[in-house]
Amino acid sequence: MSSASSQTFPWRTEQEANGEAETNAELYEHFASLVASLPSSKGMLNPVYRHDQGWHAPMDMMVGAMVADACFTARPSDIIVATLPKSGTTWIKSLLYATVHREEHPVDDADGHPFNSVGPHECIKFLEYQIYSGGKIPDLDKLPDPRLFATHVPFVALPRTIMTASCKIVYVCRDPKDTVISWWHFINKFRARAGMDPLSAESAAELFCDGMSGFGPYWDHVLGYWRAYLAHPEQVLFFRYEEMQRDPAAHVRRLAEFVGLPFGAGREEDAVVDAIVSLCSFKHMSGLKATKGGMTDTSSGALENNSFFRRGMVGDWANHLTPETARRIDGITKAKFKGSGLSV
Ligand code: PPS
Repeated sequence: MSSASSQTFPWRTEQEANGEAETNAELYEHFASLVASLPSSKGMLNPVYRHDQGWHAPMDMMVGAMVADACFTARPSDIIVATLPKSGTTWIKSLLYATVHREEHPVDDADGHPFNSVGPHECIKFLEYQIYSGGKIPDLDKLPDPRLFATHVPFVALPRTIMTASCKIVYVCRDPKDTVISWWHFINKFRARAGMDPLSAESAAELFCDGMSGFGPYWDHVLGYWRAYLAHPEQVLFFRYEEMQRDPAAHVRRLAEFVGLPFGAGREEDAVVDAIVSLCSFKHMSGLKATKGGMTDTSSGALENNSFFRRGMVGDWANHLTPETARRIDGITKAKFKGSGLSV
């Protein structure tokens, strides 16, 4: 059996390590034909399917989400990162991984940290398009506690054992205007590779407003987790990307406390928090060799780790969206969030 540390860095199931992960082609085919029977529309890159629960995703990811729901058995000690794509996933994964594993991988030894060899998406994998993908049904039982996973699915579509096992869920949301602009840049790289014309920012925003971006509509996704946070604050943590940018150290402390690994008072502990903030900063992470030259396997193929880093700033939307489109997005946000107590 492999040791705990070889499982956490980078984690691989015993089967994967031996090149013999279980597969269940029939189950995947069953869900693929189910998804193929759902209404579909044009997405930013591939067609998106509309789940009965009202959310949209490309075929592979919706199938992965269904397989995860059918096969994933949560443990109370699991910690789940939940986000919409382009909301700060890569950042929160880095912060969570560095915080949880700070004893095993001290952050003051930046040169020896796992982030030098693998990207955050290998350290904390997505259930629906890394773990349950390509026909695989991996045995996750041998992974040591706490197991860290990620997902982009809306709250209603979480594998049901996540709530019943009372796992901790860490959610991050971002201004929808910056989210759509980040999506748009990301998608256009893949459109170029597929020989497709680039999408204009306005067309991307149009699809986004219609809920046709991955795991959208944005507003339903954010509200789903916001309501879950209000109902179960001990189980769901709710962060905003913009607030994380304003005070990352306070967010690392809140994150650590939420997952049951709080930092103490005093200068030494402050220094560890600050080291985690620097280690996971856009500047440091985007310059690493594992980012510049590394890849992450997903059901959409191997993605360059550097595609998860662009500018990492608040308000870049103003450089790309017309004032009219920005007003439209703000108007939808105001109407949808009215009475919820939520603002972004
Ligand atoms: S994904 O594909 O869903 O995992 O993408 P996601 O990580 O959610 O979003 C990518 C955007 O997050 C920025 N980013 C960061 N911001 C701050 N700090 C750190 N460490 C960081 N890492 C990634 C990344 O640059 C994308 O935002 P944009 O606006 O496109 O720059």
